[in-house]
Amino acid sequence: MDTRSVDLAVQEMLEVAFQNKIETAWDRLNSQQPQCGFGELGLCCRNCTQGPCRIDPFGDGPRKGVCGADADTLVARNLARSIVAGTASHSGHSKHLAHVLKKWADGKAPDYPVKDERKLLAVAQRHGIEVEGKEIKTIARLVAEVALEDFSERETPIAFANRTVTKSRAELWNKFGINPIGIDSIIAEMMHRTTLGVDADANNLLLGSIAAGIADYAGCHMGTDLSDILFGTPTPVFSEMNMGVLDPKQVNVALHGHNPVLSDLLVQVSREMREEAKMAGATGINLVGICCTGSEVLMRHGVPSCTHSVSQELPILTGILDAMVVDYQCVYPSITTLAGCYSTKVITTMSMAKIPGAIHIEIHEEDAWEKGKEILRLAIAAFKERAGRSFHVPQCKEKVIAGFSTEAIVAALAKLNQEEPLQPLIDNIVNGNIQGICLFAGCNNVKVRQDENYIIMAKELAKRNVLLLATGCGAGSLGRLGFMNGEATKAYAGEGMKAVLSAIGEANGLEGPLPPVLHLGSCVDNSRAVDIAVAIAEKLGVDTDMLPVVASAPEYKTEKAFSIGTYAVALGFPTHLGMVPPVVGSKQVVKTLTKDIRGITGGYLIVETNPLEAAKKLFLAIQERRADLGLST
Ligand code: NFS
Repeated sequence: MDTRSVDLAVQEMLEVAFQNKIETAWDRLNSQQPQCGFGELGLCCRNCTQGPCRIDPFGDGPRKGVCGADADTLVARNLARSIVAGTASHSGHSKHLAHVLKKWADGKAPDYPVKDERKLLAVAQRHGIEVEGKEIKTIARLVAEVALEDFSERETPIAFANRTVTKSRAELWNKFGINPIGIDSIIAEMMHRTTLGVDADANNLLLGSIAAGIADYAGCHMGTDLSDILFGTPTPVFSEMNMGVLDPKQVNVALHGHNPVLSDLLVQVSREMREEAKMAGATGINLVGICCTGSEVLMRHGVPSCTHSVSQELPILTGILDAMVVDYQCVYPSITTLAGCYSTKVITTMSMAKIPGAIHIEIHEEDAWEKGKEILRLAIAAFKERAGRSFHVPQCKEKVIAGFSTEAIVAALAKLNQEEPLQPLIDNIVNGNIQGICLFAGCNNVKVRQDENYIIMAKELAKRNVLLLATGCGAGSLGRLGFMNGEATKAYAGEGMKAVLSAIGEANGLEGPLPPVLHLGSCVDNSRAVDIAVAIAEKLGVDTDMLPVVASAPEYKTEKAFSIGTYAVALGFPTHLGMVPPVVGSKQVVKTLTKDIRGITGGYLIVETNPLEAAKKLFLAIQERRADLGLST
């Protein structure tokens, strides 16, 4: 058994890497062994130059850093900084989108027109913007301004967080003083609080971190809303996933990173460039996705996803990837080294995210289309360069249905009940056909066998009639391994859920049931899962912490995953982590996050590295909530 990945394409390409002596993330993990035990426990501090300080977890060595900070302070401060970094990343992504929308409204970004006016109006109305008689450009500008105002400090809480949750949730955040008044302001405040000699109280630091998590939620929601406005709200779409989507006869271009500002544009530009590709001897331009931006273009255009997260280096080894075009986040700098062995061009596009060895073509909204053509021309040239060279493409791919925005889910349900679209879902949760909902979010992590936790948990929960939602690389795992088509429902879903998904599939003219795992999009699109939960909660007249809804990040790795997990807890969801976070050095922090926090937000962390046990624990949490709601268990 290959202990590195469940994915057969990844296994095959790792063998190619081995044969060719090419180093991958798995090799680099090995050469990092043994990794620092203090770091793993959260017990080292580099926040001032009297350090680095380390605290002995066994109590024989130092109990305090030079400044006197103890294990609880260190662990809480380190965790806080991770969460804040995640918040900065998601909200940086959404701030970028807000600027694009504003630039279009101001006539400076002609290639970025509003695609979904309906969504624009819906978001405008949510924020109390009067739309009657106003031009689309004016409304777009006003929405962009509301978004941009959410970043700086003011007297009212963040609009994109507070106006998208239940009223009681927003009140609860106010009551406990964890409702931030600006996305950038809480990021700055937490950086301030975690520097030497400011906040030393672990629980106070954790409450501040929850506030940063709520700001992250706002950033994610804004990211989803503005992407839908600019590029269209996804609707169900058929496509494929895994490395078998690469085609030797076409110019293969991987879109990697996060923001659809780049990837969506390239999808549009590629249509115009098809003839040029043909003149170079290719049958066409084959765009494929990697990581979250791959999910963005899969959701909106059906662009197949190639691979995700830890296996992002491997498509280069096929020898037929002509270009990898990246923006920011989760892009391993190693890709240029690997690309150096092949004809692949790595192209960076953002001034804030350069990689040594890459070709840098900076995309600005003002002349994005022309720059997009320049990028694709490089890919076409690389295609010519590889003519006659050997290649190796694993013949693995799975059929997927993606595109499940909240709007698309509601529309699918409306086919069963036009007036009250949520009612069929609620009825089936009440009668137990669907026991609850689990959101799978987060990455792959090279420390666990790729995809294994997702697969084991998804099988176990689907069997127990838990409806599964997925985003980001979690959605990638489940898609690549065949959990996102109607066949998977027949294979894995319990009887109750099978009946419900079949009824929805039929009513919508699909030739089978809906998949047991609904692909909601990229990581910012975790906000779509929150929207679904909030809609159900409002319909039932309860808050989100009463719902049989849980979240799981079975193989997370990034700081962004910490911030998402934090807002899941802030919204009241039992939230599973399949990797032990670096907090075990503080009993107090562990207790607060897994138990005490429940008394405040209703949510809490479940840390369980065994996926089967994790699924059982999540199911138990669902059962507990069903019992509290008076539903059958
Ligand atoms: Ni999410 Fe997306 Fe993937 Fe993890 Fe990275 S791509 S924002 S952080 S690795 S799921």
